[in-house]
Amino acid sequence: MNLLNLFDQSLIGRSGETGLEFNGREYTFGDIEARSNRMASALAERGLEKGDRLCIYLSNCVEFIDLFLACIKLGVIITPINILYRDREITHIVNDCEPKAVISDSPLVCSAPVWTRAELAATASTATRPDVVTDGDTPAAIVYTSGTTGTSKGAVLTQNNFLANGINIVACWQITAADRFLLALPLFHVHGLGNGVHAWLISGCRMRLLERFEQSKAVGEFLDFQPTLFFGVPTMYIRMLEAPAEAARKIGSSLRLCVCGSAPLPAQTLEQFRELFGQTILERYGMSETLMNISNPLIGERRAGTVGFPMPGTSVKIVNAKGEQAGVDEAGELYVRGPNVFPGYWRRPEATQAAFVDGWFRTGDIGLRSADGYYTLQGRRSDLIISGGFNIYPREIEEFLQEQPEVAEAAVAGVPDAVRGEVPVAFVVLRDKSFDAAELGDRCRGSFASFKVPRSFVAVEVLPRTALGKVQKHLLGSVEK
Ligand code: MLC
Repeated sequence: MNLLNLFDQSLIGRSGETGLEFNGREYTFGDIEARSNRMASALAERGLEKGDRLCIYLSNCVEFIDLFLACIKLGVIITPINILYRDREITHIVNDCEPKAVISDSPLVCSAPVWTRAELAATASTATRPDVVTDGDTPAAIVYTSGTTGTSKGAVLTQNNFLANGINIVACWQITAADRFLLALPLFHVHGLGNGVHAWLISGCRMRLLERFEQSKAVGEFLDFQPTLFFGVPTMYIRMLEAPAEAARKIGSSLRLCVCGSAPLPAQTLEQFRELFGQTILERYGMSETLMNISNPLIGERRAGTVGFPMPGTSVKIVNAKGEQAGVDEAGELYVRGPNVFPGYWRRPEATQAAFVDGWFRTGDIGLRSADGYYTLQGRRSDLIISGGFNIYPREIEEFLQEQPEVAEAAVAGVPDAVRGEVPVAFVVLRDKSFDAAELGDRCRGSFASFKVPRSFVAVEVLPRTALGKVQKHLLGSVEK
């Protein structure tokens, strides 16, 4: 069975039922099927074929879903680009995956043709489903994840990766057609696309999709839609804690499951959310290269501070500093293996080889396993920063800062932030005394997504380094100005 066969349980099997709400409009699963067929025909008429890449640079909208399904139907590899990315970041992705086109509402300077949503809708001539054969090994998506080297790499995800992940989620969290699912996560990341959209299409539930999570509107959306199900990142749950008590009680009474991932959920947030909403958030762990790896159980103890047990079919082992399998409560790097794990990075055999050891994928995350089988994440092998659930690789910002005339050396580190988890701060060694932090910030803003822009720039005499010259990031906060 391929992905579409599974989605057909909803697209065809529940064609008369309302499947989607967006911006006050309702769509049946039959509408979604017809729209995505028209989108597939528009893409095919423009020459897209199985194996071609199509970049999507859009915020959440119905056409994003049409495009995703159209690509699945054509065997075209969907390559989402974070809508917050700027020219420098977009150029890298487009040059690397060489798409037939980029779908964007705003003009872009890049090496591929740019098509707007409206342009595509106008050219669609037929609502017949295309006749293309795909199977579980057909690449479905390329998702860009920045590596420790600073260059973003495309993780290729197959239909089987999404299938295994989606079936697991629906089974483990008992998602059914009776659920009402509120999705505010961006569709350009795997949390929203791989978990959210797949859970929706496989279960056939009703989903209200939001363009984005906006704190000022979130409580109103919950009260109006009365979801049973919500997936979010910790920042969203922290923002929800500001809901008035009466509204929170009401929201909590319709909810049956709140899932959290993409960044560590503070145990205190879990407690405060439980007090206010009467719901125990279920924390789980996934990443772009593997989709979901580990989850707390639906039934049984959702243990604060842990991510629970490996997903069905997924094996996890912890490798200690000696390279041996760690014992109970002993920290080490998490390695994973299973049908959810990607086959490799797009056109990067060396990076792919480096990412796997004897068939196990090295996650780069450090954790341990308790005697009763719960996994706890403790940190990362790399100096990745996670802000609001978005990943930031310091190296990418450091390289840019070092290109700036006034900067001799730069190091970027994450500092704790109550709402976003972490925010980036830049430590710079200057070439001369003159330094305009605001102006440097503006230059960063012109090149990077807003969440990557350092919140402050600290001028330092030297960067603390090891004898081998590696910057000791943990010492940065204590460097003398
Ligand atoms: C933010 N902005 C967006 C946006 N999110 N624009 C379009 N779509 C989105 N999804 C813009 C805002 O318009 C604003 O622009 C700027 O970004 C800052 O917004 P903000 O409202 O101040 O942000 P904040 O309130 O901090 O909310 C942040 C957030 C967001 C939590 C809503 O960070 C978010 O959606 N995070 C989810 C990240 C995610 O999905 N990660 C999954 C990775 S996959 P302006 O112009 O007004 O400044 C993964 C694997 C796994 O990790 O399995 O988990």
